[in-house]
Amino acid sequence: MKKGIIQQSLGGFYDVLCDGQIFRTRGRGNFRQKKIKPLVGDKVEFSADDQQHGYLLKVLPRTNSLVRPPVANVDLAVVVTAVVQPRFTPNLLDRQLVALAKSKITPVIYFSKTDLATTEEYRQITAVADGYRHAGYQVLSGRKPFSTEQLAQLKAVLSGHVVTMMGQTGAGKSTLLNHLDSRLQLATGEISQALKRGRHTTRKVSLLDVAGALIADTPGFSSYEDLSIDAETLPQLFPEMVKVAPQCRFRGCRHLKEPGCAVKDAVASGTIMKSRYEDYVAFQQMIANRKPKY
Ligand SMILES: Nc1nc2c(ncn2[C@@H]2O[C@H](COP(=O)(O)OP(=O)(O)O)[C@@H](O)[C@H]2O)c(=O)[nH]1
Ligand SMILES: [Mg+2]
Ligand SMILES: [Zn+2]
Repeated sequence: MKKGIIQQSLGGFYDVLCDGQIFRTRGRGNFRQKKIKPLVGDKVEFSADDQQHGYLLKVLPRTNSLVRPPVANVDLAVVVTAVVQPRFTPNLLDRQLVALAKSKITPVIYFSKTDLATTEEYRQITAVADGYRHAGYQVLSGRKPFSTEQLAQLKAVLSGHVVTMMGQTGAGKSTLLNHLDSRLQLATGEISQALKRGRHTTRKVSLLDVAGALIADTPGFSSYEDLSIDAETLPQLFPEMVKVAPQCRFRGCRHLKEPGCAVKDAVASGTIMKSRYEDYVAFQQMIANRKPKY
C-alpha cells in the first residue's frame, strides 16, 4: 500500500503523485460502490505493481473541497487582481477573500499589471496593498511584474501547498504561472479564450506541479458567487475585525448599529480600511436581503 495525492483525473483514471512519480490508478469496484468521487488534491491510499495499473483503495479525510475548480484539500489561493485593465475595485477582492476565509483557504493577494499603472495609480495601489497587509493578508505588489525577487517570494509561499488560482478572466493567472515555470507554456489572453470556447467536453482536471506546489489553473469562481454565509459568521471572516472585536461593548457585536463598537472606532481612526468596512456592510445587507431557501 502506498500513499499519494491525486494530481489528475481523466476518464475514470486517477494519476497519483507519490515520491515524485506518477501512478495511473482507477477505483476498485467496492470503492466505487461507496459513492466517493475522488477529486484532484485528494490524499489517497493505493496499490500499484507498476506505474500504469494501480488501484485506489481509500480517500483520506478532506480539509475542504471546492466545486469549481473541483479540487480537495486546497490550503492556499493566489488572488490575482489587476490594478488596471480592468481598474481595481475593492468589492470583488473582498468577496473573494471572504469566500476563501469561509473555506479556510489562506489567500495571497497578487496585484498584476502594475507595469501598466501610472505613477499616481501605482501610488494608490501601494496604499491599498499596505492596507491589506495591515489587515493581516500577504500581498505582492511590486512595481515590476515577474521580478526575480517577487517570483522567489511567491514560490517560497506556495511551496508544499495545494493551491488554486483565483481572479477574473484576463487578470493574469496563466501569465503568472508561466513566469513561475517557463516550461508550462499555458495559453494566455485571446488565445486562451479561443481555446475555452471549443473545449466544453473535456473533463480533465489537473494540478500543475510548479514551484514545489500543486496548482489548479482552472479559474473557478462560480462556487463563490452566492455568498452562503450567515450574518453571525461574516464578521469572523474579516481578520482585522476579529482582532478588535473583543473591545466592542457587546459580545457578538455585528459592528453595524451597536454603540461602543471598536470596529467602527477603528474605521473612524483609520486603522481599519473604510473600503473594507463598506464592503462588510454591503455583504451584511446582501445576507439580510437574501431570499430564504426552502
Ligand atoms: N502588461 C502586463 N500584461 C499582463 C500582465 N499579466 C497578464 N498580462 C496580460 O493580460 C492578458 C490576460 O492574461 P492571462 O494570463 O491570460 O489571464 P487569465 O485569464 O487570468 O489567465 C494577457 O494578454 C497577458 O499578456 C502584467 O503583469 N503586465
Ligand atoms: Mg488563464
Ligand atoms: Zn463592534
